[in-house]
Amino acid sequence: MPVHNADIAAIFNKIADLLEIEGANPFRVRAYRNGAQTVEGLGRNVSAMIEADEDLTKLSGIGKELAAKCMEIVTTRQCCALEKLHRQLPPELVDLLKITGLGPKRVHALYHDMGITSLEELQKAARDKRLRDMPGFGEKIEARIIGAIESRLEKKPVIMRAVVVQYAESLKEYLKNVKGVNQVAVAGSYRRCKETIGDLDILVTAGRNSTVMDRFVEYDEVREVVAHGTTRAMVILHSGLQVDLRVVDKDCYGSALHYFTGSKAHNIVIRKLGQQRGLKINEYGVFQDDKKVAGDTEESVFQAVGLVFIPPELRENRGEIEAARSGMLPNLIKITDLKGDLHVHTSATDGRNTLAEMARAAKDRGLQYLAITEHSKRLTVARGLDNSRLLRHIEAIDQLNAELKGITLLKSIEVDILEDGSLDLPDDLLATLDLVVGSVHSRFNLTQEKQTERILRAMDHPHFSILAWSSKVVRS
Ligand code: DGT
Ligand code: CA
Ligand code: CA
Repeated sequence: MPVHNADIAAIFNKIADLLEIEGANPFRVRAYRNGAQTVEGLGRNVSAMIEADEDLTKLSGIGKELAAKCMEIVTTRQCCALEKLHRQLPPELVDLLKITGLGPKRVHALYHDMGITSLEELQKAARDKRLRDMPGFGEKIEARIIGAIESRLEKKPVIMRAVVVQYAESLKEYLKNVKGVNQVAVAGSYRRCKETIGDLDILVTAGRNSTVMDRFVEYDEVREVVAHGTTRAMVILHSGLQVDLRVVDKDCYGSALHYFTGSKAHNIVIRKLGQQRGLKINEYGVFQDDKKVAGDTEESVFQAVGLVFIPPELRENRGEIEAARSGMLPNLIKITDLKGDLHVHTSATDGRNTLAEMARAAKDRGLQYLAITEHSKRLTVARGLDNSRLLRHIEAIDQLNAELKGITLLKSIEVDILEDGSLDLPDDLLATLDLVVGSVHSRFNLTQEKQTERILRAMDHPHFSILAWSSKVVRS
């Protein structure tokens, strides 16, 4: 099984976290973060590139050292540098960094001065009022830490879909190749194409003598086997992702697929609709007086309750059942329906490719328009554009528009929304743009009211077109 890009990125990020806690040179930390970002966003598999003997140092953000580390990870599945750090610092320390208000310096102090190595220990110390007297902490921070740990421990961790895809698709391929296996489907929130995934639910149909259960728990990437029965097994992968596997008979594949695709809320309504018609619906089929009347396909399950097939993406009990009943199901957007992209960066700020490369790539993908939304000057880490650089960028866009056929570059900016809700560039300059995207990159810790006021004020600006939503804002 090849090593996934997400695995390499996770190792680089862990190294960066630990180095940061150790107080290492910030440039070294940044090098690992950049490397992680490059690998994460790469369209191709690093393992495959190494196999094809490609030069990884050609990738931006990957120098000789990181290229060697990629090679090491891909060939040995390990990274000496990370192991060395683990011998110096407990690996769980990186979890502390995820607590709002705890930066590397504070985590360093917690470990070196208090011997705290895990969230549980931190929680205990905070509850025992032992943090408030540490330099740089205080009662307020102690209280904030208690709150942040509670909400973190309560929340079920989720993983971004883009990361889960790599694990899901390889595992699916692996299972497909097991002797006796017929169908393999990844159900659950994954099939519903949710942005974040709690765990994977895999459904398999297989002949009676198939060894699929044993082969599943033997999979290379399994870290822990939680359950291992004849029709159901549960494992945790090295990446921390939990995977449930169920084997069902061919003739109840549709019912099982429908049941395990969910969502739970959708399932409950479908089951109720069945009850109204005197039908019992579960993962084994649709039954009338203990006689099976449907369930070999998902279509047959929907048909049994008088509905047309509802695409998995819509199954959240948010009106899809009523829509299916009245023939009002929407047509889902496909990749080929996309006509343009309204948010890209180029190497002028923190993008990887040049303006011309981005324009050509967009055209090759069949897009008709592309908005160039560089950062504005306030975002210095991204080398945001000031007035004169933006003017020059606009000229470059005009020039490229004159050369290119079949695609239009829109002049835009991802302008910082400042703390008071004003925008980071002068009105007359914003007025010359085709559209203005506004974004919050600072002061994430304002109160909900202040943050809302700030954003509303920005949206009221006459030249404001689109609000860019960063996950950081949502979190706070
Ligand atoms: P996740 O894993 O949190 O991202 O979300 P799901 O939707 O994959 O949820 P999960 O893995 O707990 O369960 C998979 C599916 O199994 C779920 O979408 C619907 C079905 N299911 C689970 N529990 C129940 C239940 O109590 N009742 C019904 N009707 N269906 C359930
Ligand atoms: Ca799931
Ligand atoms: Ca599950």
